[in-house]
Amino acid sequence: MAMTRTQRIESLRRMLRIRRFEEAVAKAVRAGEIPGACHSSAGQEAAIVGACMALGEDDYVTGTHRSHGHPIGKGAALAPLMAELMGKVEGICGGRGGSMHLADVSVGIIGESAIVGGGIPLATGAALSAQVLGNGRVSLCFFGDGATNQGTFHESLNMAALWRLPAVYVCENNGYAATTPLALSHSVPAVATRAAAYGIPAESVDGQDLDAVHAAVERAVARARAGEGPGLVEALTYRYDEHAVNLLIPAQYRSAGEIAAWRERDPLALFRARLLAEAVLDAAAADAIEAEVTAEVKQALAFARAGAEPELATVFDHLYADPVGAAPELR
Ligand SMILES: Cc1ncc(C[n+]2csc(CCOP(=O)(O)OP(=O)(O)O)c2C)c(N)n1
Ligand SMILES: [Mg+2]
Repeated sequence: MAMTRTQRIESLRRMLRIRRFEEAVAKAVRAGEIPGACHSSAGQEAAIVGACMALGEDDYVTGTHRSHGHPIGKGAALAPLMAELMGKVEGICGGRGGSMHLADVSVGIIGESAIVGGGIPLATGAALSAQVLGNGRVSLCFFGDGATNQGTFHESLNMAALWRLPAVYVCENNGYAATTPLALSHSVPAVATRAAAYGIPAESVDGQDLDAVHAAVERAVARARAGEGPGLVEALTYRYDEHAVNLLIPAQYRSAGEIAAWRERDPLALFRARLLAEAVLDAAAADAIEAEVTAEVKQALAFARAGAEPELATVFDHLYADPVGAAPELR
């Protein structure tokens, strides 16, 4: 089912929210306001939002170290997300998850993970729980091209296919695992072909084309929800920033020409132009959405900056085990 007019306008808004949020995060990292590493999803917005728009509010999502786009794509509020990155109490996980280990269960984001391939078994487990509980939910897993060389990818796909789990595997194939190009690390040129080994239907699509990603993921979601088992979608995309913001890798592993060619096909510009051409909205309305999103990100920054640092005494809260009991010297 094609997206409605309202959903397509919402898609543009969510892509803009990711882009503006990531731009603000990059500045805040460089200014020392956000500790640790942040991996930007700028450039990959259509792959993320196209996939998320094929899901219902209750469906589960797991992600990666490149972790801000997924909750935003699923409709998360920006202010508690920004506060999380700044390690503040008001953050979506009380500042304990940070950029790479956050969750926002209010929109079905059950866990991002800095362990490459770590989110894949989590999503598979969530799909198993949906099947056992019979709650009709689908579990969608975002992962990078690099993650498909992890054992977790192969083990999860095998199990999901064997048990016909309602899982949808979405590979954001940006061509690189940090500085390593796919051609130097993968035995086959396309991630999607690997799904055939497990009897899983797979499609490889233009990840800069939101409609193309949405259509492919929607097909996989429909099959999963109908009890027909998992699907895989490979979205061919590109990251604009360094592997991590401010990482300053000296190796010239991507040519200026390659980066420029991908920027020519910017997913936001492509989708905006399509919506204008199809008279879904006019330029003034698109500009108004941009202005609203810019204001929303500004508010998110203000909210996060005004937040509180967690109290030291709470450092062992929210743990499954009691480390203080185990190590009295920590008292
Ligand atoms: C198990 C594991 N091995 C290595 C790393 C170091 N590492 C972090 S990101 C990354 C590359 C991941 O590439 P990909 O899956 O394509 O995701 P992308 O960064 O391109 O979004 C690596 C090797 C890690 N975090 N976890
Ligand atoms: Mg990659």
